Amino acid sequence: MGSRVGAVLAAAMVSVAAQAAEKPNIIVILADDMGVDSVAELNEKLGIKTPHLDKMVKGGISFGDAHSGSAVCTPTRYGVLTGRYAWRSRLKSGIVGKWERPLIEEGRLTLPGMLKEQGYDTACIGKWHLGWNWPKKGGGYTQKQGEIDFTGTIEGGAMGCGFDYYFGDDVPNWPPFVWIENGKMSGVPDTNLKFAAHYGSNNGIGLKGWKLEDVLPEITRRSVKYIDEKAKTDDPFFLYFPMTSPHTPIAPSEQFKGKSGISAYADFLMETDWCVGQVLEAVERNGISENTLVIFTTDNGTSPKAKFEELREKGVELQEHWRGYKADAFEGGHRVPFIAVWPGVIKPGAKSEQTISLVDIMATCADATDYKLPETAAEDSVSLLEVFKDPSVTKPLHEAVICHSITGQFVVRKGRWKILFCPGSGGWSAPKDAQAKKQGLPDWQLYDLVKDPKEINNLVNTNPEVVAELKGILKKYVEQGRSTPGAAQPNHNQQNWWPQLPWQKGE
Ligand SMILES: [Ca+2]
Ligand SMILES: [Ca+2]
Repeated sequence: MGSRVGAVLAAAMVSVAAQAAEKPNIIVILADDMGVDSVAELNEKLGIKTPHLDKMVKGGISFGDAHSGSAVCTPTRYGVLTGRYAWRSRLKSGIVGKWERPLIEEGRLTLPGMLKEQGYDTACIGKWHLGWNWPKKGGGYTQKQGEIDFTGTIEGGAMGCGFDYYFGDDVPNWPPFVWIENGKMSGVPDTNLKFAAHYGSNNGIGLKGWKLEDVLPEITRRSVKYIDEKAKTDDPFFLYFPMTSPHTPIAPSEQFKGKSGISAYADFLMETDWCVGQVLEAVERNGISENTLVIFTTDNGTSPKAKFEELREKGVELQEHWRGYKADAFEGGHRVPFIAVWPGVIKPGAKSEQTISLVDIMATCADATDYKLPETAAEDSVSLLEVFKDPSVTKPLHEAVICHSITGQFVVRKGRWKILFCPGSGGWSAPKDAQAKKQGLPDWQLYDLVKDPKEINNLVNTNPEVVAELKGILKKYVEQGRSTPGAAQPNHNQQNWWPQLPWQKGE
């Protein structure tokens, strides 16, 4: 090869590498069942130390008004990975069940798919809970445990929607108690496992000797290993790290058992914080901080399995600012911590009170990588990049944000106003909807969150014009198949009405 040709080639290669290097690495850490009051830096009454999350808050931007798409696991995860509210899919309430097929539609552009298209290496390490195609004995797929060929390959799921790599325990409190790596199980789950009640886990089939305590440390170790490996390559990477904690099984590892002096749950929350710290440390150690966007958030509010009262007696307050908890339409169900760190782009210690949603992660990542989203994708997602760069931007990014309870009850949030189209919590806290109805409470609830953050004074009967406006917004968002500007898109099966919507069919 002539030296000139070689030099030109070398220059071209450098330029390709430089272009690739311009795309930031992206890490999305999604804790499980961890409400906004669970971070010490954001709640001075927490009573548990969270030094690593505190460091993120101080080093980046934290949002005080961020919401998960739903108050439970599966639908929020759908929204993170598609930028679309999960109630547009086949799932109108609840979660994907054991052995259920994939929820994310084939052919839909996803967050990992979009990044893969741009040359990213993509990995999901942790809890999936969005369904898989379980291999059936003799061929095909099944949704019945008894028909599954556990030596076969699980398809769809994480590998089917754009991840190059998956490692984890699909749902850690459910069978099978096995590791899944790229569709292969780590062994045949042929032992019936029974766990002590304090874990709060289901029993069922798994590998002999399975230890619930090993799950969180192992997915953390694998995430760190992934960062260590990918930091050495020229291609950018995307790591989605859906943590399994502090959801049940409440299983702090040996290193954390008794560390809080409060409860196993408090120990587990400390371990959760430590695991976030491990990932942050891996980014720093590899010298890639400047070019890595790290987002930490959680899929829904704190579960009552944390035992709020018992913790309160020991000086831990997990419900300082908001009403209700996991599963609810009340704020405690869906208001979550949302922290982003990206040195050079996000200034340290920035705060924003923009009302945002976890569905915004996809458009934010598109914006951060100069990717133009097609109209058929991320229909509810709005980029946060502008606010990352300038937290003083107060013009609302969203006209309104929609949240959803476990029973599929709708919340519309616009500015100070929040409407709940249900008479009670829409979830698990008191009063549940049936109780509320018995008590003769109004069918809907309207709150002024500025004056009444704890959702006590229902203004639904005194503010009919606000009620009409918020209901109209929901109707528009449903019928257009999107809440962002663009061409209308179909919901699942072209369905524009179902019983939880606050108007009559055909109205
Ligand atoms: Ca959850
Ligand atoms: Ca499992």
